[in-house]
Amino acid sequence: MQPARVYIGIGSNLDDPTHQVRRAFEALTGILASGCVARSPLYRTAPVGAPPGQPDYINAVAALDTGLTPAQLLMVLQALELAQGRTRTARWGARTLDLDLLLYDQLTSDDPWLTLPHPRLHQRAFVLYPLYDIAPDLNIPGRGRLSELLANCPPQPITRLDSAN
Ligand code: A4P
Ligand code: MG
Repeated sequence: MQPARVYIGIGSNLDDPTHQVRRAFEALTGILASGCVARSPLYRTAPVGAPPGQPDYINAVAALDTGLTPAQLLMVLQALELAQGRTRTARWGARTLDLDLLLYDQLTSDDPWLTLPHPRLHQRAFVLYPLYDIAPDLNIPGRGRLSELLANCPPQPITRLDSAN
């Protein structure tokens, strides 16, 4: 079977977020039956839709080719979040690591446990910019071309960090 091309959104705003994101890249590289094919630059981003008073986030996106099913991959991502100290308190609360499955090939799913594409990716500069860095020609099923989503995205404070991954 052909591997699937998947995109994973990485976010952290606790406990040295830059380190957390770099550690996540390494952990993603080690996922069974998968290979990391691209890492975006890191971005510093203002919290979106989050309870007030949260620190800024560091965000990035990784591309993987994987033989895992979507459900297997989501379970692995949740295990990696836990391994990096993620606790779930408030929805959209501050976190050491959030790993979102943004896209799994061109698959669509409206299951609340695993919605594909990720239901909010098209509105979020902190996802669209790093995704565009590594996959500018991408089509988001049901949403349109990534370049157009980026052009129409509401302005959100976001700064690309120059340092290497
Ligand atoms: N779930 C459904 N579909 C997916 C998917 N495609 N990928 C379910 C991952 N999970 C998916 O997620 C809640 C539930 O979503 C899970 O049980 C899973 O089965 P969670 O990670 O436990 O909680 P969460 O992240 O607080 O909620 P949610 O709704 O995923 O939030 P988001 O959309 O991830 O937003 N601002 C900035 N600047 N940067 C950020 O990274 N992140 C958030 C979180 C808010 N504001 C942010 C950022
Ligand atoms: Mg999440």
